[in-house]
Amino acid sequence: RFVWSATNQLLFSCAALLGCRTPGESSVQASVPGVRPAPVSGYRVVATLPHSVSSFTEGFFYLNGLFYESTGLKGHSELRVTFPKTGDLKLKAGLSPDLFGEGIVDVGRYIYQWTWQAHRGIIYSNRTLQQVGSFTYSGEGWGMTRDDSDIITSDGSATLSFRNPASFTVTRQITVRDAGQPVPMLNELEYIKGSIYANVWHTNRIARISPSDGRLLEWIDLSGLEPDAEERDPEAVLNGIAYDQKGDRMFVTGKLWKHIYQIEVVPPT
Ligand code: DDQ
Ligand code: CA
Repeated sequence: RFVWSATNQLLFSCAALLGCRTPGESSVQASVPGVRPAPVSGYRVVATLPHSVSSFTEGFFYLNGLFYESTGLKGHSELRVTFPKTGDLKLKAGLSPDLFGEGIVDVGRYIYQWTWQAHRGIIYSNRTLQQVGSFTYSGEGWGMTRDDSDIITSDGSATLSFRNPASFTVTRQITVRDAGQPVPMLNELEYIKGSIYANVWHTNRIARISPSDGRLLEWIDLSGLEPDAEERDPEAVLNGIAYDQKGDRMFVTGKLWKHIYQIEVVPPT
């Protein structure tokens, strides 16, 4: 009787400690949500499309057969609409030279574009790219995307903010964590089929994130995709994810890259 209760207690306190293993259970740790690092997937290139080498990509999405792209660097920042197959420009709007373009999102008939450190955003008609308004916000502007109800933004930290599309006010925030550790430097974003995809600045990886709690669900390692980019310029990093919902196609590119790639994610075997 003493032996039974001692064993029982041992098992109990052991299960409370994360590293504990009990016979018949290969890993107690595996059953604790969020403690194991997310699996790392690879990729397959489905198609290679042209990209303007002078575009310092900071925002990127696909809408009704066109790519929308926001580019950064003061004096070079633009909002560009291009044809995917040829890369030809359909429309563009230039930003004032004191602004550094960052994330973009489509909201009804409008495009919102925000900027890195000026706390200033611009509202365009998405048909003409005429400026129809502006807005302000606090903090830095990095990536932007949206789900069915909210705009989702990054600011260079591990925190993602959900914002009301009409007022741009923050209604909810999540901290992105892999195995419990915050993942900072979240940059360009895309909401795809219930997950938030995020570039991590100066890495070859895209994080797939749970919108409910910020948990890292999967890493996608895109090493080797545009091999000469960072030899040409150390800031020519992977940044830009777009999704064609109707065609279920995922596109990625980078700052000053020569190509946009349609990719398929290949899970680990
Ligand atoms: N951000 O995308 C991470 C928010 C900003 C990127 C800033 C890149 C700096 C480039 C500096 C070049 C100076 C000529
Ligand atoms: Ca995007």
